[in-house]
Amino acid sequence: MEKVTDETRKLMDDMLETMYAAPGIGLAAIQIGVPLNVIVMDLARDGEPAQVKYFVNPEILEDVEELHPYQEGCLSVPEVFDTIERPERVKLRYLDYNGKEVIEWAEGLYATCIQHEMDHLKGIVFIDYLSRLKRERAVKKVAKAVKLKAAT
Ligand code: K2U
Ligand code: ZN
Repeated sequence: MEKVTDETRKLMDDMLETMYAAPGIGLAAIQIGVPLNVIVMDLARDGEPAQVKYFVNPEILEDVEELHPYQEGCLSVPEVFDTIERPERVKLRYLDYNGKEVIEWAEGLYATCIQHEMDHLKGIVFIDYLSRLKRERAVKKVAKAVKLKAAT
C-alpha cells in the first residue's frame, strides 16, 4: 500500500465505526480481517470532542529508553487486562487520511496505543509479552468466554 486511495479512506471510515462500537480507542485493520498497514485511533474520553487519527504505513523512526507501564486490554483478547511496559515516547512517520506524510513524536497514551496497534500489524498481541503462566491463563479465559458466547 504505497498511497492513500478512496478505497483506503472507505476502509478507515468502516474501522472507525467498528472501533467506536466496541468501544475502543484504537483499531488495526487486521482486527477486522483486512491485512493492510492501516490503523485508526481516537484517544478522546467520553464527552470530549473526538480526536480521530488515521495511520497508513506507520513506522517507528526512533524510540526512547524510558519505559512507561500501562494496564492494557485488547478487543481481540476480551476480558484480559494486564500491565505492559513500553517506550514512553516514539517518533512516528505515517501517511494521514489524505495521504500526506506526517512525522511526529507520540507520548503518553498515544505512544502506548500506537505501539499496541502497530504490534497487531505484525501479528503480535499484548499477551505475547506476558509470562507463559499468565498467557496460558488468558488463553483459557478467552476460550471459556468464546464457548459461553457460543452457548448463549
Ligand atoms: O487494538 C485494540 O485491541 C484496541 C485497544 C487499544 C488499546 C489497548 C491498550 C492500551 C491502549 C489502547 C482497545 O482500545 S482496548 C479498550 C481501551 C479503552 C480505553 C483505554 C485503553 C483500552
Ligand atoms: Zn489490541
